[in-house]
Amino acid sequence: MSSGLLIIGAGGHGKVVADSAQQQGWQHIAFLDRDPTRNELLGMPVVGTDPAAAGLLQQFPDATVAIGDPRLRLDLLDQLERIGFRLPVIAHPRAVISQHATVQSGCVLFANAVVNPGSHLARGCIINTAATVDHDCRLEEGVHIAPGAHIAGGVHIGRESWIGTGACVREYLAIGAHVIVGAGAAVVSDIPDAQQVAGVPARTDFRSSTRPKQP
Ligand code: JB3
Repeated sequence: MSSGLLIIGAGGHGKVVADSAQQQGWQHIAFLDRDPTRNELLGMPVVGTDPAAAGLLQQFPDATVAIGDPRLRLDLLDQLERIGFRLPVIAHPRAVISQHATVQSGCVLFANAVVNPGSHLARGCIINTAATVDHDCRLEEGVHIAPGAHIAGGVHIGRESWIGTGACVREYLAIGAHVIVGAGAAVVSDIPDAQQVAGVPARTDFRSSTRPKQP
């Protein structure tokens, strides 16, 4: 990859996106960050804040957004596309993406991520380190599968949902949009939109289940 890659967001997630991109072959990488005092990350330059993006298009025709917040990530991807940037898929060379899967623009996949045949990732999804998405899943825009989480076959996950670190989702379930699944949860039934669930099995009333019993 001889042309430049511009990464929006120079935080923790930005580090992993940049490292994966370097291993994928990108050599010329720079960041924009909201914080104007930032000037460097992992030895790569932070060259300004978002209004600078348009002026960098010639030098960096490809761009991606490395921000965990899904709404902001999708908004910024749209803005970059309107300016004229290409939005490549960033995939660590040790991510395994089936040739029978589809992965849309602005997605990032880290080391040891797996996406199996028949699955579809819409724009701006994150398949984090060692997370797996098995056969025939459909992830809508902005979904994040956190490190080590496992999604069994045929699962549908609505837009901007976050599946926490190490969580597991049983096959053929439907998880709504804007759902948050807590770390280590075991999801064994459908989850409606905008719910937060946690625990084994995952429940919406997980907070009360951990309260000490009254004497
Ligand atoms: O769970 C894992 C492994 N990763 C999480 C990731 C997916 O999401 C991580 O633990 C965090 O929960 C989160 O990472 P993120 O988004 O990198 O969070 P943080 O470390 O807070 O960095 C956000 C960076 O984006 C900061 O440097 C902000 O200043 C910057 N930022 C926020 N809004 C922005 C904007 N930068 C630009 N250019 N434009 C913005 O609108």
